[in-house]
Formats: sequence, structure tokens, C-alpha cells
Amino acid sequence: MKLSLASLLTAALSVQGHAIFQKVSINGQDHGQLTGLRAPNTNYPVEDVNSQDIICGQSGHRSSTILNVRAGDRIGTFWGHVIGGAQFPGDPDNPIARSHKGPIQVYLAKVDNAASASHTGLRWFKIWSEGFDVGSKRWGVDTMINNGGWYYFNLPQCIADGQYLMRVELLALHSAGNYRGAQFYQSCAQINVSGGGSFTPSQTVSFPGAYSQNDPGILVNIYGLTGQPDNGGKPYQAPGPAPITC
Ligand SMILES: *[C@@H]1O[C@H](CO)[C@@H](O)[C@H](O)[C@H]1NC(C)=O
Ligand SMILES: [Cu+2]
Repeated sequence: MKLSLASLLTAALSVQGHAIFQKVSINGQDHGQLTGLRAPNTNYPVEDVNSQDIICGQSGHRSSTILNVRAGDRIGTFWGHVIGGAQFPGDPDNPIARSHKGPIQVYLAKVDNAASASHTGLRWFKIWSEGFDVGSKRWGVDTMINNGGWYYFNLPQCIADGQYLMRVELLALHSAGNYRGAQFYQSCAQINVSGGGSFTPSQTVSFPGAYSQNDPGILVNIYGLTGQPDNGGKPYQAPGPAPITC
């Protein structure tokens, strides 16, 4: 059988419905492509939770900008199939393939200088987690797709002023029933918080270290008896600690 180059390319692309977190907005103001971000150059996921790439993705773009934010601000994170969004007009896998169900979670780690600090060896705490809503059968990723690639959360009012790396993680679970089948997509934003409170985390986690390949939220079959990605109608436990409360 002779396949055209176009059909081969289509086949290759259709199995790679991946994504990259690539833009930040602050209270609705879009700060532009890769501004203030440490982001991978590839949309390929990280599958080894013990890899250094679990921190901010495979090393790629690194911005020299630090984004000024205020505690309580509404932060938007923009996801796309490739840098820029769609890979081609009408790309059905932009912002990510619909098969990619799972949680979106946000962590912060205090640093002295968000542009120059190493992202290894930091102490992280979670500020946001959207996993699976049993009633509506919606995953965090669905919220992002339904918003055309934008995913929103608020910075807690109580976090202390200063500079942080903000690690935003999308976990795709469509193949997570297999060992190392879960797909992690993350970039880190470099932020400078003002107007905050006095929160200091009593417990923190490390990356790598926070996750185990066998965590119930990582090695998990999300397809119920009906074959739907509804976690069998059961609650889903996202990996890592609970988000802080102010
Ligand atoms: C961080 O924010 C404070 C308060 O607005 C400001 O004084 C400081 O210059 C900022 N630092 C950076 C690196 O932007
Ligand atoms: Cu993928």
C-alpha cells in the first residue's frame, strides 16, 4: 500500500494531541507569548515523575521577565497544542486533544530572584487544584478546553509578598491505567507578589519527590464500566498535598 506524505503526517499528528502552557494573563491582561515563563520547547509530556523535567517541563524557553502580580489577582494560563496555539487552521487537538482528561493544579515556591533562581531543590506548596467533578463529569482539563485554552484561578490573598516560581501542571490520564502512562504537562511562571499577607507554608513538597509513579491519582484507570472517562463515577484524588487555605 502506498501512503501519501500528507496522510502519513496526519497520522503522526493525530496521535500527538499534546499541549504547552505558554502565556499568562493577570486580571484579564494578556502578557504575551512566553513572557515570564520557563516553558518546554516541545509539547511532548513528561511521564517519569522522578525526572527533573517534572519541575517546569523539559528545559526550553526561559524568559528574563518577572511578572508583577498582587495577591488575590485572577491569573489566566493559556494552553495550546503547539507554541502559538493551533498547529494548523482547524486543528482539532488545540488547545489539547479532548481525550486528555485530568486535573489542573498550581504550586508556588518562594525564591529570591524569580528570573535567575534554579528551579531545582525548591519547597513547593499547592494553591489550586481542579480534579474531577463527579456530578457534572467534568475534569479540570475540560474547563480549560471549554475556555478556548485559558484556565483561570485566583492567587490566594494570604500569600506573602516576594518572588515565586508558579508551577502550573496539567495531568492527562487517558493512558494512566498503564504504568508511566500518565502525561504531565507543566511550565513555570516567574512572579513577584505584592499586596499579600503573612502565609508561610507549614508543609512543603519537593519536585521531584512529591509524586510516586503508583499514586492513586497517577496510576489510575479513568474509564468506568461504560468506557466513559468518568472515573467510574467515583471521586478522583489528584496527586500531591491539599491546596492551602487562607
Ligand atoms: C516586586 O514588587 C515590589 C512591590 O510592587 C516592587 O517594589 C519590586 O521592585 C518588584 N520587584 C521586581 C523584581 O519586579
Ligand atoms: Cu498527549
